[in-house]
Amino acid sequence: MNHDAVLQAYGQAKERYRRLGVDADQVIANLKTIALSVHCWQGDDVGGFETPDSQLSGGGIQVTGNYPGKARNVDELRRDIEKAFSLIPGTHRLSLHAMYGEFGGKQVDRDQIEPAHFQGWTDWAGEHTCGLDFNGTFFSHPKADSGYTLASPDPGIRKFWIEHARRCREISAFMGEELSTACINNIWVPDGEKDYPADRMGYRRILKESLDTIFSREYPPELMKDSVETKLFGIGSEAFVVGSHEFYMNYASRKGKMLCLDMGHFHPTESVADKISAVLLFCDELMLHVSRPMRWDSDHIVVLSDEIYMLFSELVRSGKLGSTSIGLDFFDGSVNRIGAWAVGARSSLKGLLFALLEPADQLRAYEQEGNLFARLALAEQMKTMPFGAVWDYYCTLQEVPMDDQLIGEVADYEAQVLGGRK
Ligand code: RNT
Ligand code: ZN
Repeated sequence: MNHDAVLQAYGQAKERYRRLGVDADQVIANLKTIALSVHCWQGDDVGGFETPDSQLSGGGIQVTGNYPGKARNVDELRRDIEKAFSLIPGTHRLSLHAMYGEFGGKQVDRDQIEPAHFQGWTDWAGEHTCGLDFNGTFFSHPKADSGYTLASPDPGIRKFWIEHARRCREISAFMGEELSTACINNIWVPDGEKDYPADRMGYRRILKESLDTIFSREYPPELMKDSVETKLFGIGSEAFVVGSHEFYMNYASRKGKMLCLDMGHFHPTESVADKISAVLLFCDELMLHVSRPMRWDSDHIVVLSDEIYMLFSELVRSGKLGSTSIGLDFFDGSVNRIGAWAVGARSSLKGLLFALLEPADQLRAYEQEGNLFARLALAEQMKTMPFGAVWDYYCTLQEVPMDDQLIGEVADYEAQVLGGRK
């Protein structure tokens, strides 16, 4: 589609939204200000670069597929991320994991990591005007093999992981200071059991104490903020996960931390969208891991599903967009990984755009009048509005490919860059 056709279609779409009381230009201006926290780990199948052959192990999470071209070192990963960012409209953040530090070929254990190991990433982020977020890596490590890290009854193991978490917060504060934008440090630990534990209370008490120790040092919120990620179950932790939803929801609300809700971490019929208002009446801020669970926490690439519509509609309708950090968390090794990033991030942004284009006041007015049929009909009408014309226009404005150009762009990069990685 040429530029004039995009503009013309947008002009018509804008008029149709205007008739519903929605200002599409304003929506686009708002969308531009929203940064996704794009996860680095889609690029190398959650491997990290601690050793030349680092790969995901344990933790109850899995990547499947061995599509060629995965990033083998920091330089390749950065190049791939830059390519992915060039396919995603807007300005976004990058979410790193501790295992992506630059250790100069040395063996630096997780309790030894320092800001200096992330200077390269921080410089890169500065050059690309990109904020950073951070995650401790509590898996793919011999000291996580028992299934317990921060909740381990073994004091040595626990001390090791507490030290790791402390250092991750220090690194986060360093990044926040260097880049003048608060870095969110997310803690997710895989701790749990395959079968029924005899002492659930004991493990949860230990996790609570470990977290209290980790958080005993305070950092200014302008530099870093803490989030804690809940989970229902993982592979090998089917019967018990120490950091369950109730555990962390209570912890976050009592201690003033951000709660991280991952869309794959609940019973399949539960709606993360529904949890937003419940959580944000008791916590000031929320972190999301936008993902697509399929039958389990499979971390499929995000697509524009009902769950995504509902999630973003709820964020907008509740007025809590500004209090929420929108992180992505999916990893698929079975397709082109840059394409995976692009589709997942673009579909998340489409969800956001769709939500911002909703006549929320009218929907609420119908509800207040008790006209529930009208509320239903208007919500359905929105699904066939010329939303795609607004999206195409936004992509054009942001100088990124429109949907019909994406496949070609990814194929070119595959031929020119990924093909050389054997
Ligand atoms: C695992 C959690 C966690 C991880 C990343 C890699 O179930 O979702 O967020 O996916 O830390
Ligand atoms: Zn997650």
